[in-house]
Amino acid sequence: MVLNSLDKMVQLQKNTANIRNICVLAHVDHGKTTLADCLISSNGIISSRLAGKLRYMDSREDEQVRGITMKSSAISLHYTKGNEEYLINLIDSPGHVDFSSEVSTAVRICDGCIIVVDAVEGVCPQTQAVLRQAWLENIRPVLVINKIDRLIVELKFTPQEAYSHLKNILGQINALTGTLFTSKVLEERAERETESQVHPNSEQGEQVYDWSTGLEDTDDSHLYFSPEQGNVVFTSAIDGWGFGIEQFATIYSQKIGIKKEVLLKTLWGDYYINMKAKKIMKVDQAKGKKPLFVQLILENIWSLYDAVLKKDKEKIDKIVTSLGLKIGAREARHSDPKVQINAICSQWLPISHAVLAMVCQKLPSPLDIPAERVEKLMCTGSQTFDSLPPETQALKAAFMKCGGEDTAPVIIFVSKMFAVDAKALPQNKPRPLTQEEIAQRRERARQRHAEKLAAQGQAASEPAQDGDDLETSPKGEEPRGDEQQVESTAAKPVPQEEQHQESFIAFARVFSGVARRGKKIFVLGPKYSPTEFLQRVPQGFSAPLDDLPPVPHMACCTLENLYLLMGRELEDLEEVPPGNVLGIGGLQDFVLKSATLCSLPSCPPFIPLSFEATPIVRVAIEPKHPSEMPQLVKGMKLLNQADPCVQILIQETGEHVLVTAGEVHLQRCLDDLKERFAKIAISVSEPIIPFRETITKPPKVDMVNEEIGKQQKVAVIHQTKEDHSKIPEGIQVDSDGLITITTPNKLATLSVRAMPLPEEVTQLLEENSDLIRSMEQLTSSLNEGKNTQMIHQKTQEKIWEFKGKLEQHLTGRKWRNVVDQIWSFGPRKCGPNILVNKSEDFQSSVWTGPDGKASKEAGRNRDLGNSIVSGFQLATLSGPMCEEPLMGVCFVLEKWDLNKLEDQEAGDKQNQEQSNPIREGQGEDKTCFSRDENQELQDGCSETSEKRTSQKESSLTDCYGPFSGQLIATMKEACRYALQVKPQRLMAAMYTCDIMATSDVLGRVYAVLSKREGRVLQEEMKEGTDMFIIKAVLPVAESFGFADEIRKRTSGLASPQLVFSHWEIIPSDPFWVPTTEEEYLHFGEKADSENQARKYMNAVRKRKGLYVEEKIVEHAEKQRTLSKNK
Ligand SMILES: Nc1nc2c(ncn2[C@@H]2O[C@H](COP(=O)(O)OP(=O)(O)OP(=O)(O)O)[C@@H](O)[C@H]2O)c(=O)[nH]1
Ligand SMILES: [Mg+2]
Repeated sequence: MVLNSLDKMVQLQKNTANIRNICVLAHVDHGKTTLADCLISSNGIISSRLAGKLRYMDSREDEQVRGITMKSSAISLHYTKGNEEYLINLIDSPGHVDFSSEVSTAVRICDGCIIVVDAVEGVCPQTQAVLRQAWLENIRPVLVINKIDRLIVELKFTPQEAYSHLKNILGQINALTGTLFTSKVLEERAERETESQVHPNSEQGEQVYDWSTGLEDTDDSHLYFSPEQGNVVFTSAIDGWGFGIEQFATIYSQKIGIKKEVLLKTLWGDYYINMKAKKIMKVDQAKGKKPLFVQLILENIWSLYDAVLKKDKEKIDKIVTSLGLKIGAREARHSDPKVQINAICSQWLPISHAVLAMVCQKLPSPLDIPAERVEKLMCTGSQTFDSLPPETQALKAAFMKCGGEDTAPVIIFVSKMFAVDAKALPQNKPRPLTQEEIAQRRERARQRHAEKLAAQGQAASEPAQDGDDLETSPKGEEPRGDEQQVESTAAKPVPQEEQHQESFIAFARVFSGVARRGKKIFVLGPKYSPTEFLQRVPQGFSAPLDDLPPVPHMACCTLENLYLLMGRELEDLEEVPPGNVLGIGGLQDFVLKSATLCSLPSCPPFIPLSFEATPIVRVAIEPKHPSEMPQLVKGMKLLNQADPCVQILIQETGEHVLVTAGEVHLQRCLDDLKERFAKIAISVSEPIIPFRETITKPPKVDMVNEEIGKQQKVAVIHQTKEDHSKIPEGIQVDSDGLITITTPNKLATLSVRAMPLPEEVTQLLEENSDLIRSMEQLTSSLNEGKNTQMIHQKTQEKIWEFKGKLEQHLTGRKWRNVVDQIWSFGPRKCGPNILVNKSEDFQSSVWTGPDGKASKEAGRNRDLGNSIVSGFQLATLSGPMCEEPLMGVCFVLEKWDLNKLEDQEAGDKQNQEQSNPIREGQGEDKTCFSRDENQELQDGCSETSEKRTSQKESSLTDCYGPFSGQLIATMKEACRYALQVKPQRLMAAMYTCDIMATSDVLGRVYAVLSKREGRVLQEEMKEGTDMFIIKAVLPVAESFGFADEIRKRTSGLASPQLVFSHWEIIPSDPFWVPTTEEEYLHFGEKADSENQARKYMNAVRKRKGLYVEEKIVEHAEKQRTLSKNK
């Protein structure tokens, strides 16, 4: 029975002060969905008996099968507390790391969150992650410590032990909050300091550096979790009970006559009660007094569990009567103790009451949105709130007011798009028929039946055709009785086309104004800038929205359908008042993944969602039947829209590649693609494991771990020679690895050297790739002569800071002045490799930007320079080992010799002057030729023109193609050879992996880890339990099937969480072959069993269709020995 009608919900939506938008966040399997079930059952949407078993919010089949949540979904609940009625928009989120992007989408549209922690497992890696996300998004948390029953039943703790354990968990989570808070305060202070440096007049004073300032004067007590603050409840979602201190304070204040306020302060903490004196005193451990929490609360619960588990009927009855509960006969007699406990406890301490009362009391309504959060949401990129245009700043008031009057601007944020079957939409659902309609239909069916009977009678007597009859009952089908007929026609026939269609609904929240059906609204993309709009469109522009002049990243759409999100169901709404979570239909063509909708163009787009997981697992997908390619392409597009984290790429090879956050995510995406979006059979490649290529310093020890000393020098020299033998003739290599190479037309010579970058520098480059990209954009827009993009003060500061850090790490003779000479980053102009320009002819670096007063000579050099940079970009995009991108390599262009080119040009010029003395000194580039040609043709002197053009072309476009192209190719070659003369290494992507396991399966976990080349970093025992937490790193290449294997080997007692962490050099040399006698002895002749790097490299080469050096037939002559008798 559903207790709340739609009308009730609509009414509740209007009372903004009593709305709570909350999400449930936790580590995987800590009981979020079970808790949500309990809360939903309090609204009668599901039966209380099924709560915890149904997992109503896990509506997908795979979610039910696997037992984990894979998406966030919302449901609206009604809760009455005293005289107040509340609307709670509850969002259940997944805890599995692969789906952490879904958590981001949920957190953005909430004002508060419930952090669930398993009482046995305590604070886990994802608990930290979600707490951080909540913190970053500025939403307030409350804590639910769940699965208390496990402390009683599984760990068999005494109440006193349980109390200490719970105190411990609270300590852990508060320590986490403390760290977040401290870092935030320090960050803010740092920001204030930089500001005061920028505006030195505004604040001058303290000269002494006091790192604790700010921490002391900021009150943080409200941030921490503590039962006496009322922001912690203890629950067992599976058994349907939960309590906060307040409930017991109310009970005992009546029972023992101590004031509720006193109890509220003392029920948690080291206080005990002197029953005789009715006094509460501090616990004195020596006297063996128990804290109130143990004595008054836990012991009661423990004795109830004890009675039920021991089937002590008498005691149970006593407890039930003393609590004044009524237990149904069926439950009382049930043989399963769980059912009895559930029946008793859910009446005594209903979980929904404990949790929802805390939510209503402690979490803010949409009206209390912090100003800080609003400013943060409105400031994309490196903007500050003050730098926004005044019209935009004015919107802050609308956010804070969250008003629903007609003048209020409508601001909606869409945090994700999700797909539902078009049939499930309210407008497509069969509407229940009214009594009259049913009667009418029944009458019609009866008539038809009668007619048919009559016709049959006729047909039997005279076999005549009757067209009419055939029409009413096609193919002579017998009507199967009135009722059935009515049913089959009642369902509104959905057109064939629509039947299998997926419809996209936006998962959104109204931040201000009323969202009305049919309203026209702007859709603002992430790159939209209100400043640009205000510049383009005259003030007071009042034409209809459709007629606006085009502004980039902005579109106009109509709110077509508005829905109330009710878990698996959607309900149609006419309008949605501010502060509510809602679904919006009809945005499919306007919004890809997330967007800001606003009725005013002065609104900025919200800052992008922050995702914790990096998509790393990639597979190539193709249809089983090549003719179905268009369906696949369409399906992948839809999948991309329906998932916040997935990436879809078409590689240069033409492969369609799907990039996902992990194995579980991949499986879900593939299922969706097959069954919902593409609906075709697909074949999926093995996961494409990304590698990086790099170089290292020459090794000091050889493979048998012997120092490379004098006696083995011969071997090393032999090996280097072999390396050099890969280099074709005509390219000079000096002993230090400097490659000197000439362009095919022999006009220019380049000298390039490759050096490994220090690890910290590579990391720095990776971290700052966004900054590098914006530097690059700025340079290119300046190059094009557009000076529109003013560089922001903060960005400039960041650039200098970045440069300073680079200088810090690049010290020593080898790196002298290198930072100033950085010419480009690569690949894609923002990667972790550097091109350094040491040639004296042409100076250009990323820091100075283009030379403003570029002379003609510099201009020409710049064009050639661009070719060199392009060559570097190509070289870094795919390395010589297996065409994977490079990482951590510095290429130094030592010399750049263009003398011959200049000589030839000078010669050409002379020739040209002789043949055409009037025109001289035209530019060199090709566009000039054609311009000349045209003019000549106009002049009618076609003869001379031909001559001249051919001369020109011979100078720069010879049989080797255009000179710029030659330069690109030569530079690329030079980089590749420069790499090949150095010790090359592969880099593998690494996961960090957190595994929680009991001590008895620890050995097996280690076995699996070491088999897969994992490395344990840390092992810790969880206090008070026999659980171990293992932190390890594992190559992504070895991770497929890892989670399953661990689960199988440990019978499900341990399950790992894998998150991409970093790139790591594989120490072995993929090209290594044994050279010394010891090595032959140690590794054998082939030495391929040991060389993991070579295996990886060859696998990638094979996949890419590159040449692999492998012997297919090893010992052909042995074939003969197969038949024994010869
Ligand atoms: N003993 C005990 N088990 C519980 C309790 N709450 C949930 N569980 C069990 O814990 C398991 C996980 O519960 P879920 O509710 O699916 O956990 P979740 O946090 O939603 O998991 P994800 O959505 O995958 O992150 C299920 O087997 C539940 O039956 C509890 O209070 N006590
Ligand atoms: Mg769940």
